Amino acid sequence: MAFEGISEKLQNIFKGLKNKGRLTEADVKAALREVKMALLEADVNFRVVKQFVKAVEERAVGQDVMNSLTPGQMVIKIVNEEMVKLMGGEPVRLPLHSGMNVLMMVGLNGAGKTTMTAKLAGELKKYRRPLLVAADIYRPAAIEQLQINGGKVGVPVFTMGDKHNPVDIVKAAIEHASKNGNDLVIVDTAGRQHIDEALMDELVAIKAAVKIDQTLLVVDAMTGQDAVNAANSFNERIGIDGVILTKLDSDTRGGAALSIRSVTGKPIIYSGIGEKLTDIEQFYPDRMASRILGMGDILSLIEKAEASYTEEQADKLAKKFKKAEFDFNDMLEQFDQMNKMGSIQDIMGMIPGMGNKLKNVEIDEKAMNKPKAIILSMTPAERANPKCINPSRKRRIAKGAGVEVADVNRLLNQFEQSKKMMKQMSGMMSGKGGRRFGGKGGFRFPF
Ligand SMILES: Nc1nc2c(ncn2[C@@H]2O[C@H](COP(=O)(O)OP(=O)(O)OP(=O)(O)O)[C@@H](O)[C@H]2O)c(=O)[nH]1
Ligand SMILES: [Mg+2]
Repeated sequence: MAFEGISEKLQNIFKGLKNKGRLTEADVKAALREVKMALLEADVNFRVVKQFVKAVEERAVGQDVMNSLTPGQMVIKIVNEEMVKLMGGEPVRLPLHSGMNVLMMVGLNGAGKTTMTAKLAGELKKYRRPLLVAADIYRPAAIEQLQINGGKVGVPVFTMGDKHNPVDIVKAAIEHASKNGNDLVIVDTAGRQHIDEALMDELVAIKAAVKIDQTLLVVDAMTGQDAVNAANSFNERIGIDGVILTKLDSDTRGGAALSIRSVTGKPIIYSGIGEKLTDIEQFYPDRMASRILGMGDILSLIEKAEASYTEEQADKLAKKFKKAEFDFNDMLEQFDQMNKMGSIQDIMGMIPGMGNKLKNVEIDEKAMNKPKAIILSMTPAERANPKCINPSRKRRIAKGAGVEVADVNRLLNQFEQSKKMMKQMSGMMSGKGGRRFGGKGGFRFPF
C-alpha cells in the first residue's frame, strides 16, 4: 500500500506529541528532526525536506502554538498544511480552451504514458471528442497497445504504422482531427531514458512543428527521486506544463508525490491509481497529504463511492447506514459496489486509522465469494429480515450455497456485529469532519 512506511513513522511521532500536555521548543524541534528523517527515508528530495522542516518550525515554535491548549495537535495541523502547500495547495484542473486542444504525453520508459493516454481520453470524453495518436514507433506493439486501450474506452486511435516519423504522424493526426470533429488530440509518445538525446530531440521537433497546448509528464510514483530528476530534465529540455503521477496504488514511499511540484514548479494534475482504465483521479493536494500523514482519505473514498452509486441509491443507503437498518439485500448490492470501487485493501487503507492496522493483514478478495453465495441462496424475504432465518432455513441456505450451516451462522453473526459497528461509527461520524459520511456518499462495510 502506498505511503505505508512514512505514514507509520509520522503517526508515531505525532502520537508522542499528542501525549505531552505542554510542549517546549525542544520537544517540537526533536519531533521535527524525526519528521525530517521520515521524509528523507521516503525519498523526498533533500532540499525540499529542508525547506519544509524550516517552514513548519517557524510556525510551530511560535507563542500561539506553544501556549495553546493542544500544542501537539497544532503542530500536526501545521505539518498537514505545509504538506498540502508543498504539493501545490489547491487542486489544478487540466486547462482546456475552446476549440481544438492538443495534449502530448511524455515520460520515461514504463511510466504509464500509454495507459494514461487512454485513461485521460475515457475521463475527458464526457466533455470532448478525443482522438488518440500513436506516435511511439519504436517499441514493438506500442501502437497495438494504444489501439486496444482506445477500444476499451471507446475513443478512436490515429496511426500511420511505424514507418513514418512522429512529427509527420502528429501533423497528419491534427489534420485528421479537424476534419472529423475531434477537439481533443492526445499524443502518446515513445518512452525514453532522459539521457536519450535523440528521443528528446524528437519531442522538441514535435513541439516546434505543431502547437501543443499541454505537454504532460507522466511519472511513476514508485521511482522516487529518479522520477524527480527525470522531471527536471524533461522540463529543462522540452518544457512541461503539468505532471501526472501514476502507480499511486502501489508500494510507493511518497518521495515523488511530495517533491515533484516543488522541484519542477509544475502542478500535478491527475493520478493513476491502478491498471484498469478507470483508475484515474484528479490530484488533490489536501487528500494526498492526509493519506501520507496516515489520516486516511475519506474524501477520495467518498468520491469513489459516489462515482459508483447513483445519488438515489446513495441517499437510501446513507439513511439506512445511520439507523443501522440495512439488510442482506443491501449487502449484496454492496458487494457489487465494492467490486466497482477497487480492492478491499485499497479501500480500507483510505479509512483513517485503518492503514496501520492492516499492515500485515492479507485480505483475501475471494473471501467475498462465500458470503455472497450464502446471501444469494436466501429468499428476498430472508434477506430483508434475517431474524426469520430459523434452523431449517439455515440448512436450506447452506445447501444451496454449498457450505456448512456453521458458515451461515458465522455470516449471520458477523452481520449483526457489523450492524452494531455501523451504529457506533455513524455516531462517531456525525461529529466533525463526518458530515459527508452520512450524506450522499454513505459508505458501509461489506461485512
Ligand atoms: N498499478 C499500476 N500500474 C500501472 C498504472 N499505470 C500504468 N500501469 C502499468 O504500468 C505498465 C507500463 O504502462 P504503459 O502505459 O505501457 O507505460 P508507458 O509509459 O507507455 O511505457 P513505454 O511506452 O514502454 O515507455 C503497464 O503494465 C501498466 O498496466 C497505475 O496507475 N497503477
Ligand atoms: Mg507506451
